[in-house]
Amino acid sequence: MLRLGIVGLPGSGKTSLFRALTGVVAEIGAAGRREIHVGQAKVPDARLDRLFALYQPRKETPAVVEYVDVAGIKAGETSRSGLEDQFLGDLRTCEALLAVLRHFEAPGLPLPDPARDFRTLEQEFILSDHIILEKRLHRVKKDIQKLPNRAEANREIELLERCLEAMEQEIPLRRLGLKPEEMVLLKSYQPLSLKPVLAVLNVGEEDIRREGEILDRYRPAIEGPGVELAAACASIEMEIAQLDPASAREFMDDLGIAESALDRLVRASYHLLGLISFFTIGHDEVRAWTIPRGERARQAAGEIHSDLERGFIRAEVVHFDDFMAQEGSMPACRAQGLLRQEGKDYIVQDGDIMEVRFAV
Ligand SMILES: Nc1nc2c(ncn2[C@@H]2O[C@H](COP(=O)(O)OP(=O)(O)OP(=O)(O)O)[C@@H](O)[C@H]2O)c(=O)[nH]1
Ligand SMILES: [Mg+2]
Repeated sequence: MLRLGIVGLPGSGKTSLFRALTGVVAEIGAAGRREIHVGQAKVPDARLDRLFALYQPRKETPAVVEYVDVAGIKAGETSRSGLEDQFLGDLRTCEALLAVLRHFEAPGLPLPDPARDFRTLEQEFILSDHIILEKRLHRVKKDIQKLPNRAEANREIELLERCLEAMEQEIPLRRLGLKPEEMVLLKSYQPLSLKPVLAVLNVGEEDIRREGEILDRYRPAIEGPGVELAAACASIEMEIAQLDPASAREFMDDLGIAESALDRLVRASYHLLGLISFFTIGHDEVRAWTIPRGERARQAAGEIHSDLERGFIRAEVVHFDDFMAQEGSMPACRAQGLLRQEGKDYIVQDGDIMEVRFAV
């Protein structure tokens, strides 16, 4: 399951957005309280809704995203409390970060400046990663005589030194263009500045209709490799999340909101992380699965169950669009040659409907 950590400066609207996304009621305006909220949201997918309607299965299982809401990060915090800090630890296990940037005026807080706040967050991530990687470098250097694979240790030392040097120039790790094998090595330390970021401008109610313009203004300063920018009004979205679908639609039309933040931010997260969905169908269960784009049939089968990966024989695949074009009839898909037999190396496509044949 995809886990996104919600980060931001104090009072930026993290908990409000968390409530909008998950429907979990957590206290807002609880400034500085060090509690952690965890909640899940279904990944909206119109294709899946059509499959549910068609099959009326006993169980409907959408993909799920988990959001983790932590206390605000203050500038200079990392140097004081170090990284053992519980809430940074909770962020480390997330695949990506959702950075909430305040774009509304609030009493007692400086005038909004999302680009400045984003830099502050990056600095804290870099500082905390620096401490971790520096410790690791010391350890490897100290133990190198005892390590069985000296060449590997030297490669790690070289990588760590390169990372530390970049971070000393305030460059986040995700901007280093690391090779896949280097990413694997670093991932075990879960550096925050390596994680992809969905930055969300939290705009005031009065700015909802100007979101496009505001986004364009901040894109150059914030977007880059592994960082995408979106906008939402957290306080309004929180209200939308509490309405039934029809009232929500009406309310959103009044305000000029085309799609709820829930839908937009989940889609943006999938895009940022290069994730796609495939489906399994049947009268027992219709279900969506999340995999990285480019994953092969055999690994994708492993998402369903390890037996399916181990004993993979072949996959029977039809794309959702083809399936619907045949009015949801599998025999028609078969007759038209749209239901294909694919081997273990087939690259699963977004919207594939798949049935795995296996033997263990
Ligand atoms: N005008 C406006 N106010 C907002 C918006 N989002 C949040 N607020 C207000 O900002 C204050 C802080 O909101 P929270 O959601 O608690 O912010 P937070 O980032 O979780 O705060 P900490 O957890 O204390 O760091 C509350 O008074 C909210 O009502 C928004 O989109 N517009
Ligand atoms: Mg909060």
